Amino acid sequence: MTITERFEDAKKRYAGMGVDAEKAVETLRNYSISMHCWQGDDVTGFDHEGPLTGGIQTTGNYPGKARTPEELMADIDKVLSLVPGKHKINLHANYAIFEKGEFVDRDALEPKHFAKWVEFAKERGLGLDFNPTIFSHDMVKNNLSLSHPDQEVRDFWIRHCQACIRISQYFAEELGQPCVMNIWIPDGYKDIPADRMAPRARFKDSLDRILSIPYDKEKVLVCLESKVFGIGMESYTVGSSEFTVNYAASRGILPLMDNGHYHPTEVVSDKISSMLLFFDQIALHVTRPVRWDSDHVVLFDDETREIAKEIVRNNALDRVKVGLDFFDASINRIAAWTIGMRNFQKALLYALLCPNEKLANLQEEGKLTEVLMLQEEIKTCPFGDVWDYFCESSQVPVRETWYDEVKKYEEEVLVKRG
Ligand code: RNT
Ligand code: ZN
Repeated sequence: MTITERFEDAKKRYAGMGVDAEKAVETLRNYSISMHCWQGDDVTGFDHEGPLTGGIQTTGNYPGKARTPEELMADIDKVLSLVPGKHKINLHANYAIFEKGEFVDRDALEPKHFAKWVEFAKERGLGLDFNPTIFSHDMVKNNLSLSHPDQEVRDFWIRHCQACIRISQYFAEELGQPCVMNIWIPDGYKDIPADRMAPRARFKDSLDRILSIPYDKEKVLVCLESKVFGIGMESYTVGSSEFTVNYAASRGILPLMDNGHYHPTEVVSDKISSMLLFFDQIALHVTRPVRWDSDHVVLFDDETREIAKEIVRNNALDRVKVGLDFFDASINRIAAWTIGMRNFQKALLYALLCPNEKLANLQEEGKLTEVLMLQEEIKTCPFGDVWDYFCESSQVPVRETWYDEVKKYEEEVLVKRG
């Protein structure tokens, strides 16, 4: 049987459950994920030589890491050729591209330092998202930035974030679609702090000052990401969940939840509905924490599917801005990216193929045995046939054949990098 014939068969099976598989595929085709640029070079960027700091870490030294903008762009192209659909690229400020010999510090960045990225995005019909880079820099002092007691330190990072808002608006205007700009700070303490309030009060004030510059709120969607701990900041983070959610709610910006940033038995899937009742839009970093905030490659696992279900069945595909956030340096980076992207799409497709209305009705009627039964039966529906059809009809490799492309690219390109 051809892939199309299998799809036709699968369609009937799903139709029997009241699910329109054709519609699911079309919905997925038009959905774009924000693909993080930093999987390609272990979060290094192009504006500094030093190590990755800020309590985050990449482990592994698999060959082939991108060293230049050209290499990173080529790698992104390779990934996009293996992933169905049109997406956005999520850039960090440390991926600024300077002229030969030029150096501009983070507080003085301008749109022109990202012109090459805009050109890259335009040529491919992609959108761009953005992030201030408040780590891997010597103005993060004693693990503190926007909450630092020293005004000079705070001012530097305030200027940086304001520059990033201007760059984000430039992205939005050039590309004709909103730019999601996410602020995350590493600030925190290794051991029990003597004063939890003062750093948070300063962070709040810094954020207010950042947002006081004029910008178009339709074009730049400013987000604030929370965190529960970082390496070396195990006891306290300034930008905790309560801080960021309350700040975002009171200032009309978006809260961003990264599913590696909660206590081990807490799940982001359970938080989405509550957030959607109080925010027009929210943002996610989809990642995979293994025992800690390890940022492993996203899998097609229970929690990823559950996150996707919450987005789909609450009709929130437009309201939840999804970006991926993982960085594995121990395996082929092109494969890591591709696996994560394809897996989140699979999770969405899985959610789109669930008889969501029927399940919700059963729950309302109190028929909970039937809910459990049906949720389990769905797991063996011919999901793979629909996924294969989606890939084939999107002109990307079907099933594991994409890996042949990665192997070829590794042999021809990646191993030749120093
Ligand atoms: C760190 C946050 C943050 C970063 C990226 C690189 O814990 O998750 O989102 O991973 O900005
Ligand atoms: Zn994150």
